[in-house]
Amino acid sequence: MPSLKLRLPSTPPPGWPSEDRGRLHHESVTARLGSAVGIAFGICFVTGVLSHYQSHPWAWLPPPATPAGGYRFTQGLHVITGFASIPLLLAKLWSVQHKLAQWPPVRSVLHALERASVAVLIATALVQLTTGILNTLQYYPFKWPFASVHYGMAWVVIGALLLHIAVQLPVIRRGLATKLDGPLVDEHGLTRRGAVTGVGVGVGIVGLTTVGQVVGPLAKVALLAPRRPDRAPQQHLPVNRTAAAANVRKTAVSADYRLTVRGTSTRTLTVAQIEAMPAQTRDLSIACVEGWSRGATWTGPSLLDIVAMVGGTADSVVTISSLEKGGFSRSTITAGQLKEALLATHLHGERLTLDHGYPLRLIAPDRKGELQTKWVDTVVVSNV
Ligand SMILES: Nc1nc2c(c(=O)[nH]1)N[C@H]1C(S)=C(S)[C@@H](COP(=O)(O)O)O[C@H]1N2
Ligand SMILES: [Mo]
Repeated sequence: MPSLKLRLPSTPPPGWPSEDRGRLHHESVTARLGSAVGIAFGICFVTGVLSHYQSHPWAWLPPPATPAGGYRFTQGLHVITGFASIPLLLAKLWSVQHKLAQWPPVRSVLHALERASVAVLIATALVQLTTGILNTLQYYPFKWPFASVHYGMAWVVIGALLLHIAVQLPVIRRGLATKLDGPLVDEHGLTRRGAVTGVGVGVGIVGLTTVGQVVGPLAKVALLAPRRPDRAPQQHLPVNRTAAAANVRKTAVSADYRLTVRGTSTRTLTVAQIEAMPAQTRDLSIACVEGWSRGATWTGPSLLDIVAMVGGTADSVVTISSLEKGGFSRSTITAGQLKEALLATHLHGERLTLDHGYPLRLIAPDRKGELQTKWVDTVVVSNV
């Protein structure tokens, strides 16, 4: 077997940076920050896969329906953890920056591969966090489709992370076993304990100024949250896409508006006919993939009553389409979510505003915001 060892001079070339480091760049600090990054990335990964599943369900597994606020919780956690990961990851990278000056840079083929996998981990993690945060701002300076790249890259990040943990396990163990006691600051400045505590406080502040986009009472300090739910423009609920942006301002209020329901037969209903149907009132939240969410009280006919008009049942697969073309103008609803779904005409007891989906919008439990279709004009029951 050929030797996989690489032979490099034992001393670095002139000008090579020194690997000397201050006392803070120590495995006891790195292991703690790294563990926190690992936990944060783990949460982001699992909640992210759940979010992806809402948009691309597997045929054999029905979409979640309970608890009603499930997606609100998991996606809120996803985005807040993502925000908090930025200072955490930067601090973690800072704590190991001296490794860039390591001599020899590579000792063997295996070591080269290991360092390359760390480079992949750092690069993909930084791209993932940056583009994720830009997405919460609905700002897309990059050309690629955000959702599919974010999802695909998540597997690369998590794979490279697991490999990194496996390789570094002895160092992580040793670092965590080293106690950090004593003061936060001493005569030489910040101590290791002080550095870890400082990063913890920073991360706490990021969390506290973001969590208000999910937790109502903290909305006032949600300074970092891209969407402040307390600054809701309409009916105590933020508007994602306006009727003007969706180009439905005329069609939504037109006297020609009809809801078309297709199944074993086809029915068309006017707004007056829909509003004359028995209505139900439910507390269900809008939970956007961007992380903001808000609970609200909705009223309108049950979707099940409407699909029953054309032979549908609680087991039907129902496709809802909007007057809008493109974008989030169509969604499918099945099984558990269908039982609780409304085609809402009212929000908090008032008629829906045009921007919230007048005359009719879908609202169902534990469902991603982009699947809560506004300005609904067609309901198709496909398995009757
Ligand atoms: N037709 C249509 N429905 C839509 C959207 C859209 O762009 N078009 N946006 C969705 C998204 S991303 C969210 S988060 C919710 C927001 O609902 P709201 O604007 O009433 O708060 O509506 C959803 N329904
Ligand atoms: Mo959304």
